[in-house]
Amino acid sequence: MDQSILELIWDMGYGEYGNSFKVLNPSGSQKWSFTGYGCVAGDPDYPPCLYLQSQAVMSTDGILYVGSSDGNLKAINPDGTLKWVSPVGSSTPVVSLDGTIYVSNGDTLSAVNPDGSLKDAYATGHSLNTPTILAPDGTLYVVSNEKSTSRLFAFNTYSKGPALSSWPMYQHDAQHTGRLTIPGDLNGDGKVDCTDLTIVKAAWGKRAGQAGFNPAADVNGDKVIDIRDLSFVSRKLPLASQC
Ligand SMILES: [Ca+2]
Ligand SMILES: [Ca+2]
Repeated sequence: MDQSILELIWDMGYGEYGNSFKVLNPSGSQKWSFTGYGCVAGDPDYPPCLYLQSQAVMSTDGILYVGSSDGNLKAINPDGTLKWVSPVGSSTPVVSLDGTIYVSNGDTLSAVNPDGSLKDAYATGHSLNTPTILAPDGTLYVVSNEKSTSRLFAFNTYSKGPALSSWPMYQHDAQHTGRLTIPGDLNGDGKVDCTDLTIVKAAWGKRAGQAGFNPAADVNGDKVIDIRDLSFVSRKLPLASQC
């Protein structure tokens, strides 16, 4: 898996329809284009053109999830091949740290396993089809898009926050900052190196609330700085790094 390439996930913009899905190299050249979208030449109406209908989001292991105009959620492998298709909806999903994908469709919020099977579903009785947002504490938020009175729904989940990827949900994070982050880059200097590893070591063993706890070093958000954080940053180091 070429994770470094997929850090540059293309933000297509919610509601801005497109008929191709491209992933670019850091130089701007095209890495691959997903061929599951578009129209039949000369006959754009039959069969119907298939277009992207959501922002794409990315799991910790580089799987891309994007909604398409036929109401399906598509999972695309890091090499651009189709992984699975699930009829759970085409709104912008969110992918969590444990790999569960949440997506709204009609009045229903669905939780989907990483293999595409349905994990759980909840019918709100209100029209959704809006981006699903997952806060770091695992609370899931979705807004109904009714004309008269929109409602905000909050759900408890077993997920421990969003995936540790550069783009796990609509507008990147619960604050909608839209900032592209490089997983493992704790000091925000645009690269993962020994300095980032040092940041984890400096807060080693500290828990939230204790002196010396550094939220930036708690990459998995479990409120303790431990081997999970260290191994995550270590895996993101360039090959042959010696720290
Ligand atoms: Ca860094
Ligand atoms: Ca941690």
